[in-house]
Amino acid sequence: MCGPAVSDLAVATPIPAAPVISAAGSAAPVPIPQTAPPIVTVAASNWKFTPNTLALHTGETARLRLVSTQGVHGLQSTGLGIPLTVMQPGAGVIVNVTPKKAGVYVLHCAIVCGPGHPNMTITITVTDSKGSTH
Ligand SMILES: [Cu+2]
Repeated sequence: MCGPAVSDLAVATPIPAAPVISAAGSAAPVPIPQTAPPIVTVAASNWKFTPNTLALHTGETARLRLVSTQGVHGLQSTGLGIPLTVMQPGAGVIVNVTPKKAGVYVLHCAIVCGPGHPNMTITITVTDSKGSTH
């Protein structure tokens, strides 16, 4: 059937803008503790620790990464609160150390590792707030 062309009436139906839904319950970003101490790597090899001296402070937590670059070794100190930690090649083990008492701690390798084992030591010097080791 013929008829007048019906103009294409575009009925503009406004589409309501989608409401912006705020993320409910979004928590404030958790700040990274500013006090996190840097990680100090102590590497064991046949037959030494590198470094073989460390300086720590009473009441301050040090983070040690105990790892081996050669062989299997270990570290332990009851005085410093370091549990027996086996040092093996790989990623290492992070140990938090918070010295309570000032002093000079000589730690021997905690695992019998070969001919150089008896002389394999690391000396950890702990000073108090006055800079004293006594
Ligand atoms: Cu050893």
